[in-house]
Amino acid sequence: MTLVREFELRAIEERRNGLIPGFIHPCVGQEATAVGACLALAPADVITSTHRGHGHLIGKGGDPRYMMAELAGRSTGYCLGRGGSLHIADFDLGILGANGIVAGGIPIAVGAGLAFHLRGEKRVALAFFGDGAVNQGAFHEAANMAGLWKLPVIFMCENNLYGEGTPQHKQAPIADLAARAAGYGFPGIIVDGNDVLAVYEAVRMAAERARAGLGPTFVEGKTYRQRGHYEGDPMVYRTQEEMEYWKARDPVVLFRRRLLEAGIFDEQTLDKVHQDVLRQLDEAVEFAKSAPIPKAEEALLGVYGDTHNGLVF
Ligand SMILES: Cc1ncc(C[n+]2csc(CCOP(=O)(O)OP(=O)(O)O)c2C)c(N)n1
Repeated sequence: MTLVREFELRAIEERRNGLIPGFIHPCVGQEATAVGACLALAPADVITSTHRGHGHLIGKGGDPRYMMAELAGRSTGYCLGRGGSLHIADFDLGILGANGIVAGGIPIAVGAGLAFHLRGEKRVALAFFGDGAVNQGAFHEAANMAGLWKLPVIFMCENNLYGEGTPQHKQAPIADLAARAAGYGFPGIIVDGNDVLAVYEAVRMAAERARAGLGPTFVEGKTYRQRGHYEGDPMVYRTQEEMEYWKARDPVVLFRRRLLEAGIFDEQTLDKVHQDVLRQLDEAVEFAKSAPIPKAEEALLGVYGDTHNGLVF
């Protein structure tokens, strides 16, 4: 979680410094859903991600160097600098792609789940998506098919209370989005999305169910994005009190406290982990800076049939 948090803060800083062009959508405040869910999966399982995907990618083992280079549009990035923050994929790690289309990753995960089911493989596909995505047609079609055929899919909803600037109560007539799973014949579980262990346990159980051939589970993690929808969003749509309430429930701080209270790690060890993360990010920024910008004449290279990092373009 520390790597996710610090990656986001560093990316924000490097965007201000001019290294990163375009938009980034940080997941600060949502680290527990990303990391808890990914840790409950096996390496052979796959995920699909969203426009707010940096945490999902790091959780599934993404290399911060290739990620930072991709954000910076450099040719050593995960997608040769062509995808940017919104479209990172690494098939070797089971990351089928972040996605700029709201709900776009959900049918892709169901397609992967269908493939696992047909091949008799005990693998699981997990789709990350936000509360806004649950109102898209793509979610409903995919959920219906997964429920009908009992596919090994986990619908991992990060309910951060907003779709851009629209609060959740103005997007949907129900507060608990997990209730929608019942309409498609599978369970919906609600967890504290700021508690990494609660998310881990819910997804672990969902993965076990999927591997046993019992079909999908919808896991709704109640969480909050502490920053704007995108970096630079003036955030006029919410109150200081609300932001402070959630800041006091910061998942990274809560987990650190829990580890200390349980005597699992001491302050010194956790500080060392933090320092190591900062060093990794210095390296990632240097890696990005030292890489060339892709040449214009290479724009069409790899569009048809070539591969990079196991990815077919
Ligand atoms: C199909 C589609 N409609 C609209 C948009 C514009 N858009 C980008 S992010 C977003 C809000 C998504 O909210 P949510 O699914 O809750 O995810 P969050 O940003 O909260 O992580 C919207 C409407 C889009 N990218 N794709």
